[in-house]
Amino acid sequence: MAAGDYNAVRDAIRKIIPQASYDDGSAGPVLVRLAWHASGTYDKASGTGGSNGATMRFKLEAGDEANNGLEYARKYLDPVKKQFPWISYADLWTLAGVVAIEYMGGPKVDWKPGRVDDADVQYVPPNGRLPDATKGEDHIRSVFYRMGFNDQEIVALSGAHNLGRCHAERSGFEGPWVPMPTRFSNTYFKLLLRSQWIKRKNSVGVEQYTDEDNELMMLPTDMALVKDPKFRAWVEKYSDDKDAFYRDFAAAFGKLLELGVVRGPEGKAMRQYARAKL
Ligand code: ZEM
Repeated sequence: MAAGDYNAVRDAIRKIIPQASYDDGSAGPVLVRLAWHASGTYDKASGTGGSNGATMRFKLEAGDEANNGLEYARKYLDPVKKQFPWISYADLWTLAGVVAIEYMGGPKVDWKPGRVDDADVQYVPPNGRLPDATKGEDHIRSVFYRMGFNDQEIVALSGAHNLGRCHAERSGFEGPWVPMPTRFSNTYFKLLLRSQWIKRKNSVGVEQYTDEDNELMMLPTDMALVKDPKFRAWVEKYSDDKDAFYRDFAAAFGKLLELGVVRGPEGKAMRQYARAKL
């Protein structure tokens, strides 16, 4: 297989998404979460963090409790990396998120290769940069503004909670947000607005919001999106207008994966050593 044949890599990723003995039969959601957590450490002010360098290869970052469970995603991608050793982990993890979204019926997301695995352990961003689900709108804004996102982009990105589920042993929360957690859609926004959400302690004693049947759930941070009027306006928009959600999600997710990826003349990512050193 020729180096640089990203379509062949996409095909190989699609093949590992169905996983009969894993969550809902699919690795898709956890692959999306890996792409997000690999990128969401970015800090605009210092230029540190982000997907370039694939610093989650190091225990120091993989062991951030926010990254619990992402070892499954990395493990599912191992055979793909073996088949295409020329692709960087940083490109593979971000591309897998894009392929998984499309595979699950979501929009096409623009993706550019060129990230490099040149970072050593000293480039691992500090733990704790990813959002904490027990918090509210101020916390959400401080984390996402740090990356350079605005309120509209925050709500669009949050629509990824149409996918997958929470695992008590990973985050303390449990259950899926929507009835079909392996299909991309705007159901999450509709449910946020339409259901009665009841604050309850789950099986491990953590407070979360559940529907009457205790089958679907919302995190405290999800509920902040309907409590805060500025966020809520976007929840209403995306609940009514699926096309707008798909378009805005694709733009914001594409932007997320590019955070901190500074490209040289040939499109290859360069590390800004002077700024990125922690
Ligand atoms: Zn999530 N997310 N997330 N998220 N997320 C979980 C699961 C998934 C937050 C959060 O604390 C959690 C974004 C934003 C935010 C996905 C994608 C994206 C879980 C459950 C938690 C606790 C983890 C577990 O137990 O396995 C918070 C606080 C967020 C912002 C305020 C953004 C942005 C995402 C992508 C664009 C996905 C796909 C999952 C499901 C993972 C899976 O394994 O099924």
